[in-house]
Amino acid sequence: DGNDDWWRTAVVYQVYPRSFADSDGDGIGDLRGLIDCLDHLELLGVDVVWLSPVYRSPQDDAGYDISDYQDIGPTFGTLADIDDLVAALHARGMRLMMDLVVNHTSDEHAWFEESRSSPDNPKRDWYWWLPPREGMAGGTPGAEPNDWASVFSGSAWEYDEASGEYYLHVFSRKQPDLNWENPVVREAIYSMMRWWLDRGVDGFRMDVINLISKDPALPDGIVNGPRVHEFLAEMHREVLAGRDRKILTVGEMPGTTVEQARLFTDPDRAEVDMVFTFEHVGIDHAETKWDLIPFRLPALKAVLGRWQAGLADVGWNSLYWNNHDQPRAVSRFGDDGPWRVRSAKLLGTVLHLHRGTPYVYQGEELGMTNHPFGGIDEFRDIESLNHYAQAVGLGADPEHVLASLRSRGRDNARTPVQWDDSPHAGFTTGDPWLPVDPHHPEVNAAAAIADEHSVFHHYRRLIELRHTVPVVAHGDFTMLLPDDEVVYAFTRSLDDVELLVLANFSGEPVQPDLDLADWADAEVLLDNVEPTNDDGWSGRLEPWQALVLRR
Ligand code: TEU
Repeated sequence: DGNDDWWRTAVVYQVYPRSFADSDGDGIGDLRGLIDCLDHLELLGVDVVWLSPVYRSPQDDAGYDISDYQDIGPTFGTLADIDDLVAALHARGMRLMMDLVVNHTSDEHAWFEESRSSPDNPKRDWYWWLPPREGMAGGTPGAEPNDWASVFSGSAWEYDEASGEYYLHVFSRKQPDLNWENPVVREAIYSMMRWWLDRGVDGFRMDVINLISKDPALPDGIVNGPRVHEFLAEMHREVLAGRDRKILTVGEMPGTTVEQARLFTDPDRAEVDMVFTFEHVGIDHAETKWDLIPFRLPALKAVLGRWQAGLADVGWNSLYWNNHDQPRAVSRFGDDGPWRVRSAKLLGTVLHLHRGTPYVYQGEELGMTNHPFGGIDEFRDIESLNHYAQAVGLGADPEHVLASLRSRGRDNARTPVQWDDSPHAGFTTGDPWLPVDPHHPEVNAAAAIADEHSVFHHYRRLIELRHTVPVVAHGDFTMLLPDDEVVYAFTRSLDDVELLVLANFSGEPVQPDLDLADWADAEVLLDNVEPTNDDGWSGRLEPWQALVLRR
């Protein structure tokens, strides 16, 4: 339809299918389970579902290692199920965004099996194959073509005995990087994308899409390579443009700066609609995600404020606290103890009142928390398991490493969604692939929907505000109190409407250091603390209180 700007007031909900809802009792979430839970998403009010990978995959990296882009993994269902999901979402006025993982395939993809079969196979240069370093015997330590490390520990190069060459894998050794320099590779990917659009899919979340361009000389630094803008513009021309409907795209871009994001998301450049930055989820660790440093509010405000200012006149922000790679926000930035509900609502208010497209990760709307993992045997994620093996192998104290995994490990986001207080929280009738969180008797969808003061209904109100109050989606953003250690404050303005958002990131009451005389008669548009009288806001913020004033 002609309304191509529907997405600027949209909210996206990320489903990590393995952990969302299991319909056949195998302990793993699946497509039929998702279809059975669409009422939950419709009640919440979200517009788009981003579905993490359900393609055929050996599941080495939980589905981000794809062996067939045009078939569904049997544990998730079939192509008929995807068609049913598309139809069911469209019938509800919602849309489906698929996860596009094309920086790499699985090593079990037919393309790679052909490519590795021999050095003169026509698909050899569909991947990055290189000989051992000059004068070194292949397979011996230090003979790798360069000293790049894999994100999942160890070298980014895997030796192939048969051909005496190495192949590049920025992630696991079962995730060989595709060679985007090869136009035949690009066309194969564009053809697959068109095939999904022809099936009715409405968008793509593009996995590490800013790593696809690698300078053939392979100098250090693969983020935002020399041809990344050229490739995204080509993809837009070849696949996304000229459709009968708007195709929504978000590029996941580790290491991208707001200056780069202005180029990636400038509508006139027709590359992607928005990007996922990693800057704000990097403020509480040192050089690696495992080196924990305390979260400080001024650092968060500096990053989010810079991205709001940087994309104010051109481009567009995505807004997220959570996804399947990040620990649960209420445990990380809020208080998952006595103030769990109120701080979860506060985080929702702060994020959803920024300018950009908010993403709700499954369970975030329930105030789900990190999981109390015990020993290394309780973890499933390759990133955590490989890091533990490497760190302990190098002499690190296992308890110290486990403390990092418990705080930052991706498994925290991957425990099953908690639907009710029955065994396994209604996620499965079988044994869940990852334990259900022990808080589920009180933290679950059934309880949340029945309680008008729940995190769920607060998120439902936030989404409703974005759909009905123009200043929320379109208003100018101004950060206030940048150096304040506990109060997050900003305004939004559009025409003659102004909002003031105030949030107390602490367990103590606080008087915001602001002259609020002009807001004395303002309407309280949204609050996460029940008013004790009808005199309007007192001017003091209670512990973890977040409120939105309108004038
Ligand atoms: O993540 C990209 C990425 O860089 C993350 O691995 C991130 O750096 C790390 O998880 C921080 O904890 C995407 C997917 O979201 C992730 O699930 C995949 O593992 C990865 O790409 C490879 O496909």
